[in-house]
Amino acid sequence: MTTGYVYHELFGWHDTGTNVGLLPADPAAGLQPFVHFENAETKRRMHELIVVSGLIDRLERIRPVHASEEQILRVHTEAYLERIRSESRLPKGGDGGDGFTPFGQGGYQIATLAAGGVIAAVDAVVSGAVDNAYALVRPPGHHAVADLGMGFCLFSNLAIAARHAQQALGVERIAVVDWDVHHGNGTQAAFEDDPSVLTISLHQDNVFPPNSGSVEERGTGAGHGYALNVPLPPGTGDYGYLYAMDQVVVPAIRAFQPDLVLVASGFDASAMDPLARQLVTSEGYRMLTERLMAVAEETCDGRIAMSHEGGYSPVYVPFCGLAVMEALAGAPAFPDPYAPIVTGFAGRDLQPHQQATVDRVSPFVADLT
Ligand code: 6DK
Ligand code: ZN
Repeated sequence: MTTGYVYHELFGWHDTGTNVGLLPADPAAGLQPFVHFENAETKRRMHELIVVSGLIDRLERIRPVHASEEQILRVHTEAYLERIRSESRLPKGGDGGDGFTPFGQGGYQIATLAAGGVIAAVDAVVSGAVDNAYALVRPPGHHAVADLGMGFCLFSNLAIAARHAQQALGVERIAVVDWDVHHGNGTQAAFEDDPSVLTISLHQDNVFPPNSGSVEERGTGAGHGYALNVPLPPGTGDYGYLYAMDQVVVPAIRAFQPDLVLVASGFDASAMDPLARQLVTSEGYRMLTERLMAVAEETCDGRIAMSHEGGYSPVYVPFCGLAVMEALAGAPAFPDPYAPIVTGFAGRDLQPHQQATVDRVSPFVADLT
């Protein structure tokens, strides 16, 4: 198995500052300056573990290139791109638009490198240069919509790469699986009315964006039925996620028969994450990856490209990410020193209320063609 890997030091230089922790610093309100949750640490440490564990020696390094204006404009409006580019020239940088998505001077160039990194991963997978690929990019992308950056995301990296696959590489049908703990609203919106791209988001029920990603959101117009949402209750662990995978994601992909599978890979559903309340372990992420690889093998010669999204535990994201990448590469597991702690948490098994949520979505698979 050849696995492609995209990483660039510049991703660590995307500057989200200390003015927004979850809320903008405001001494009068008792809000102290705090390093932004979306900072370089989790991703830099994941890269370092990939090197130190030795996995790096089995990966094919792929160089990211900046996404072109033409590539970005397949998903975003010209006015939005222009605004980000001009704010990026300011000494203090700017914000994607919601006040929680700051970027420093030169942030535009780093954001285009992130989108271009996912494009490079997709290019390598579609051309057959590698069997699958992981793009460890920053800033993340899955919340950004056509004319607005939000939720720490500037450009919709995965959607831009998907449109590139269709319009420049001739790929027809794409399945997107989003296991970041937050709803993949931006990716869903990019393909809302498009039956050629199936989007499936597994997320914690109603965390971010507010009131987004309910079971009832299924796509619009010709795309009705081609968006699936599984809003899992807080406390969902490995076997709740695997149940969603086995009952919804795998059968949906099998029914849809994509030519390519893309994954919005966040690690904020982990048992150690500060921003959400799920219980997935590195072993859980490994099993989820193996399930996806098996169905991708059945439907599209195993073509999978993953795009990194959130994940806010500096200690645990690296082990979750490593497990996913080991699975992609067919490499043996490097021991996870946190496994004894997190696998011991009660709640790893499927619970009835989690099953009930998944069981509301699984009948929709029958509508897919
Ligand atoms: N903020 C992400 O991990 C980003 O999906 C997550 C962004 C979550 C922000 C936390 C939050 C609110 C809530 C309500 C109103 C305003 C702000 F994109 C990724 F980085 F991947 O709940
Ligand atoms: Zn997230």
